[in-house]
This record gives sequence, structure tokens and C-alpha cells, in this order.
Amino acid sequence: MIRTSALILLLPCFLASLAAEDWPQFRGPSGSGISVSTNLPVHFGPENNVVWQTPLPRGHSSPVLAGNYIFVTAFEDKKLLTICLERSSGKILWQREAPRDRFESYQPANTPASPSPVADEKFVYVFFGDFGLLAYDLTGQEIWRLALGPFNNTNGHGSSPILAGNKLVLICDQDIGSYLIAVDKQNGKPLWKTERPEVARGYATPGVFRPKNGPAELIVPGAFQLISYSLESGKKLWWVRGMAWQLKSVPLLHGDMIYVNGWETGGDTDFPPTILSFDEALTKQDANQDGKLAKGELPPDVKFNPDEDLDHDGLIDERDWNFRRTRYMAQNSLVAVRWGGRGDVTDTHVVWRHRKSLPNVPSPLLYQDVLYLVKDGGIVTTLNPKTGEVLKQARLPGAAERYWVSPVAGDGKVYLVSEGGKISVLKAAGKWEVLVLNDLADECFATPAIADGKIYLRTRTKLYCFGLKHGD
Ligand SMILES: [Ca+2]
Ligand SMILES: [Ca+2]
Repeated sequence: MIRTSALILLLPCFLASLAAEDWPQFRGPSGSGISVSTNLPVHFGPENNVVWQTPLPRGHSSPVLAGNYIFVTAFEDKKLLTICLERSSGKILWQREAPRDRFESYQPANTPASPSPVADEKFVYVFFGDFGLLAYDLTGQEIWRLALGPFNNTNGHGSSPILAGNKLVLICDQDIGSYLIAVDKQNGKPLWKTERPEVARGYATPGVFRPKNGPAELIVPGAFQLISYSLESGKKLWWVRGMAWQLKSVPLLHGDMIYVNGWETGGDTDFPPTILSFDEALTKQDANQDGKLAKGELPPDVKFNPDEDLDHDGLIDERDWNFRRTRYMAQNSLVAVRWGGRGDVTDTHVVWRHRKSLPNVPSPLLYQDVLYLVKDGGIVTTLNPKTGEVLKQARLPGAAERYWVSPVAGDGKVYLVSEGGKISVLKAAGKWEVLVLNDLADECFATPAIADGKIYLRTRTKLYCFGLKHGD
């Protein structure tokens, strides 16, 4: 009897210890890319340490994990899909189609199903640029929908929604009319919407910074600037100038430090050109004095670029000009910002900037006091997060490819996934070493999820669950 009661008493603790770790959003807890999992596999591939594998339609969204479920979005035959899988088996439990009344443009490396879902214990929330936001309960019943757009984001969408308290937050950056929106996660009703006229086109997922004393802030990387907003009201609080255009980086939040990366073609030069102000250009060039520059009025060294005609009216107005001017004068950088200022903190709270070998799409990783960057060509750079000092830089052997996937880490290892499905597993350290090179022989764009000793990795054709078999 005594033994039985003891067992009954112990049982809840035992069950609790088995409760699944979640990976509820793009890049997992807080967008950090870090799992507390142990016993993660080092060697894995199509024939090695596969717990299960499930064919999936295409899409670049990352798998997210909540309780016994995994969620992804996908597209197939012009349908926009939300798919729920059973975490233990990979079995598809349900699939729902989102409304699609338009087909917005996206560049070849993107898809109409790139933003990742976000989930809590009750609902999963998804965003499609061709519709807007939808929420389903865990059985697949639609709870609410909020049509958004149409959008004008030439390259398609990349920003994933996140949850913060009772709010679902989404960045909707585009050529004109960029905004940040927070809706009530229970019913999809907008709580606030903040226009972002100062930015044009972006793909970053925001972060939630929670100061020790004080209300939470949304950290939003955008074109040419990093901006913080009040989570409660959407009010703009502080910003850092001098970022690149088209940011994709998730902000890394560590203590009172914030790290954001930005890279854009042309921004690596140490000597950006000086470009006339709009007033100077008008004085010299505006022949018909309508306050705008037509193609024939542009200075001889300026070629009309449709990409820079943000409102697509064939004329360069002040916003178009200033955008171009900022674009060409911008310098790529990974910036380390100390939280604590208000207004423009560029000159007061930027602790350091690093300008070399920066990734385009993959976000940085901050793991065990080392910052990791992986860029196209398989070049990995580690930095001291306190000073920006480079600790090691080298090319990944056998994995000199393009990189879209953000690095993830757990169990003392860092996982770097190339476009071609080469996975370099690093022993985490400032002076990192490659432990193993695995090969999935399939295209990879989605950032993996890590939880409960398993790695959930989406390729072009399937979702894999990798884990050590008992006895390994
Ligand atoms: Ca004119
Ligand atoms: Ca224009």
C-alpha cells in the first residue's frame, strides 16, 4: 500500500518531467534559436537517426512545436495550407486551406508560405501575404480570421507573427504603407496599428524585450533603422540609424543588450558615395518645376531604377530620392545596442558595430557567450558579444553553399544548414570546430526546431524528425 501511494504521489512529477519542451515560433523560444535539449544527435541524414519523416508540400516556413503538435504552412496547387502533425509520429492530423483572393509577387528564393506559424497552448496563428492572419484551435477549427493587405512587397513576405502576452504582433513592411500591428490573440481584433513611413520593404521577425523594471518593448529591425515600440500602445520609443536596407535578422536579446544584423548588396564599401539632397537635386534638375524628377530630369549619373520608385508612378519624389540616397549611403553592420535610451540612441547606446562577413538572410546566434554568423559560401565568424572582437573565421569544409537557414543550437552544438542540405554540426566555442558534416541531399530554406532531444528539419519535400535511438 505504502509503495502504491508513493508511486501515485510520484506519478505527477514523473509526467511533468516528460512534458514536451515547446518551440512555439520562428527560431523557438524568444527567437533565440536555442534549445535546452540534451542528447541531440550529431550524425543524422535520410538513413540515419530518423525517428520519422513525413512528405510535405512546399513552403519555407519553419516547423513550430506546441504540446503534442507540430505546425507548418505550405502551398500546393495554388492552395495556401496550414498543416498540423502529431509530434510523436509525424502523422498529419489535419490540414486547412486559407482563403486566397490574390497572388502577390515574390522572388524565386521566396514562397507564398514563408512566414512561420506561432502557437500557444490553445491556438495556432498563421500569416499568408495573399490573405492575412488566421487562428485555428488545436483540432483545426478556425477561431478567427483577419484579412490584411493587399501588400506591395516586391520580394514577397518573410516576417513571421509572434505572441506577446495577449497580443499577436506582425510586421507588415512593404514599399509604401509599412506598418506594425498588434491584434487580440483571442479574437483577432486589432488593438493598435502603427504606421512605419520611415521604412520600405523588410523581412524581419520582431523580438520582445522585457526590461527588469518597466513595460515590454517590441524590437523591430527595419529598413535603415532598428526601432523599439511600446508593446502596450505601439508608440515609437527609440531607434538606431545606420542599418542596411531590407533587414531579415531576428533581434537577439541578452541581458540589456540587443544585437541585430543587416546586410545588403553594395553596403560593404568603407566609402559610400555622397549623394545630393533632394532640394539640391530639384534646384539643379527639376526642369518643369513640379517638385518631382521625371526620368529625363535625373542627373546624368543617376539611372532610373523601378526598385527605387516606391510608389511606382514613374517619378522620383522626395521619399523615393531619400530612400535611394539612404540606400547608397548605408553601410552593412551587425550592431550591438545597450537598452536604456529614448529617441535617437545611435550616438549614445551603440556599443559596437561589426561590418565584415555579414550574412544576408540567416540571423546571428548568441550561444554560450559567443556570437555566430554564417554567410553565403559557408563562412562562419564567431565574435565576442561584449566587444565585437572576432574569435575565429573560417569556411565550412564541404559546405561552401548559399545559406538561408538561421543557425540553431543545443546540447553544446551549433547546427548550420546550407541551401543544398549540408548540415555542419559545430562544437560550440569561440574557436569552434566542425564535428560532423551531414547531407540531406535536398533543398533547405526552413530553420529547424529543436526540442526534447530531437531535431525537426524541413526540406523541400519533407519534414524529418531526427533523434538518437535508444541504446545509441
Ligand atoms: Ca519635374
Ligand atoms: Ca515615385
